[in-house]
Amino acid sequence: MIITDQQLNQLWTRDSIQSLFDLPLMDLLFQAQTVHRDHHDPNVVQLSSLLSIKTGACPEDCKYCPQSARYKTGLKNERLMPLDQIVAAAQTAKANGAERFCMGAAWRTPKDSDIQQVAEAVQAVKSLGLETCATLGMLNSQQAQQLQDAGLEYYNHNLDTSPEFYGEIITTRTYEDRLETLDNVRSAGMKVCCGGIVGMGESQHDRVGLLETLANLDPYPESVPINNLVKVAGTPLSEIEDINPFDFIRTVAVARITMPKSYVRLSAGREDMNDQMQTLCFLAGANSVFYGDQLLTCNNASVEHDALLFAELGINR
Ligand code: SAM
Ligand code: DTB
Ligand code: SF4
Repeated sequence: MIITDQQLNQLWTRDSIQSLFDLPLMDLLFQAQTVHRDHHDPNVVQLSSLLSIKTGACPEDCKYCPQSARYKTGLKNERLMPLDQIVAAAQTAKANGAERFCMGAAWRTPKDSDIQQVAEAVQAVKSLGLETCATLGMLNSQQAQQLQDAGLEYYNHNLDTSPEFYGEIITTRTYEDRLETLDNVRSAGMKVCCGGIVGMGESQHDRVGLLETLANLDPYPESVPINNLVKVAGTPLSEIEDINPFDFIRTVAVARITMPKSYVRLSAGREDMNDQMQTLCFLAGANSVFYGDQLLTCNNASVEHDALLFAELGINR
């Protein structure tokens, strides 16, 4: 197998990405696994735990999200969580084996007083020996700098889909807004966690468009979460047709090939995937998962089930 320079550090075009999607599945998986082995230990999966530190009542209209104030999902809204509760959740995550702890808030953009409180939480979580990540909505450059100064290592801010499809999913902000926050995060010196959601009714062309944008960020994100839509009753996408599982696996494989050094995270939606499906995603180059019984507001694959699956596969022995 020859991995061309184009595949290692180049400008990815839509055509070159589309041609990866068009490969026979075995060729695509082999290429993805080859790239994976060149850059990572194939039997190691990074574990990242999530905590919703501020839940629901979000002013944005993201059609997939149970936390938008516009949809009746029966979710209980919660104010910013007190520091001691955040620390307790982080301690549990650490005791379960998590390496990274990501704090998520249902904000369009945080207030400066919110940043102060999150900064304290970052310091406390970091002192437990966990890597810190936060996802708080749009940040200006000053807010990004304050978080970086507090020791925040990663910021999650997803592009979610292609630029063309974005307006079908969210109307309260633009793709440009997202790119601007990503730029502020980078300029402040933090690492970027940025990926998307598949299964929202997008075409393969949109998945190509998402990966093209991600792979051409300079540098490309250190972490790339690939979420399978969790269909929550009450959200506009609750009845959308399931994505073909092989299309999901292909998306993971192409993310791996186009962003060789990244942690590609098999993210939301694992609860509904069987073990064989998850295994194919690991073969396709996924080497990180959200770990813990809960995502932000939805259930995740359980810690207990993950322990059994990883033992079966010889992962993280
Ligand atoms: N409010 C902030 C924002 O949107 O950037 C941070 C929290 S938001 C819940 C983080 C990410 O969760 C979204 O960008 C989206 O990719 C993902 N997400 C939300 N609801 C989801 C769902 N139902 N299924 C899969 N992923 C989802
Ligand atoms: C990401 O890409 N997925 C996570 C995290 N980043 C913040 C969130 C998934 C949310 C799934 C729906 C929920 O639990 O509310
Ligand atoms: Fe708000 Fe984030 Fe949910 Fe969009 S994805 S509604 S911004 S919490």
